[in-house]
Amino acid sequence: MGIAIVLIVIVAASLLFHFVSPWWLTPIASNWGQMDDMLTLTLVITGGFFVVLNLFLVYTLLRYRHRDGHRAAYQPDNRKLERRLIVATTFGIVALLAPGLFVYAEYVRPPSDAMVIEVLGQQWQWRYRFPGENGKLGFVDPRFVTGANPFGLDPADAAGEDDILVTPSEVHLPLGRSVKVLLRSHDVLHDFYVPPFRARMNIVPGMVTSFWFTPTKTGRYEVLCAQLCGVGHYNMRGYVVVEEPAAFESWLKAQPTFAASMRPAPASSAGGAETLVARGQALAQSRGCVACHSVDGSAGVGPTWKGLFGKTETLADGSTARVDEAFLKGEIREPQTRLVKGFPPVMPKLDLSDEDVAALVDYIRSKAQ
Ligand SMILES: [Cu+2]
Repeated sequence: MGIAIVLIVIVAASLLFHFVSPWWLTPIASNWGQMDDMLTLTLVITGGFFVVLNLFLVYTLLRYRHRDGHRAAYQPDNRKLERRLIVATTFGIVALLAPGLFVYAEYVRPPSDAMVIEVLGQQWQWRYRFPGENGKLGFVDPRFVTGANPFGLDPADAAGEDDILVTPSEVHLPLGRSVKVLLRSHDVLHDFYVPPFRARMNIVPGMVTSFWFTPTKTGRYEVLCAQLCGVGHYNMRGYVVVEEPAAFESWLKAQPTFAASMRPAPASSAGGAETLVARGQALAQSRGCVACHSVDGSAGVGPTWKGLFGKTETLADGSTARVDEAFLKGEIREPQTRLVKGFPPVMPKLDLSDEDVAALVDYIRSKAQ
């Protein structure tokens, strides 16, 4: 009897929680209303089974409870009942899976006039590439990947010279235009997910995955990585800004092409201290340092840069070291040689020029106070 009451309370509480909880889907901002329909369908079918099965259990607990002088009947099998259960379960599973397959088939078949954008996932940042004026993405190969060429574009392929590269973690898209998204990984499994678009796709090392969508509402939406991809995973975030086509075009024009990004940066001596710090700040953004190192003192995967310069750090081996220029340069060049106590040994070795390292150190120094 007690268990029967508990089951009824669980069913009632589940239904109540479902209807009064504030955790509903965010307003949709793309064409994929069908995703919401699939979610609703799944919820209705699994929720219906949940209620029916629990109430059936309550019924059997009461109907067949122990009574004096009453013996249970022995029934080794019941073919009719088994057949009915198999048919009912088959219908339930087909109803759960089949509609989703039709939606998925549409999800990976973009309209022919869709614009193309490439998403590059890397521990723990997002990068984007648009085809330039020729409308073609240039050839890429892992053997061309360097610090200055994170996309691995082939320098000999003329089609890639005008490719537009977006290295900060914010990308813009025009309102109402279908977008075909191609996804590549620089390292491990990631998943590009923008909840208001109801769109996501795994990014698998060694292959190009894709899907398409049409943004239907202007706004700034958060991008998440939806596959556990390492200690910085929770910080692998970015933004998609959906705006009017004219605003998008002028934003796109301001982004560098591959050819421009490969031109050597102006000599740092010409710019003075101010630009060196600015360059360090830009590098910290574009090379993903900020995914693990905060500049406002908040905790992260790595030590915060606020007040770091000049501080004395305790190392993993118990010794101490003063954080000065030489120490920081050493840490950036060979992150695994000396480890700061309390932090995991996960910092990647980046391919940076001497000027880049100097700019980063200057930026960290500027956060000393
Ligand atoms: Cu990730």
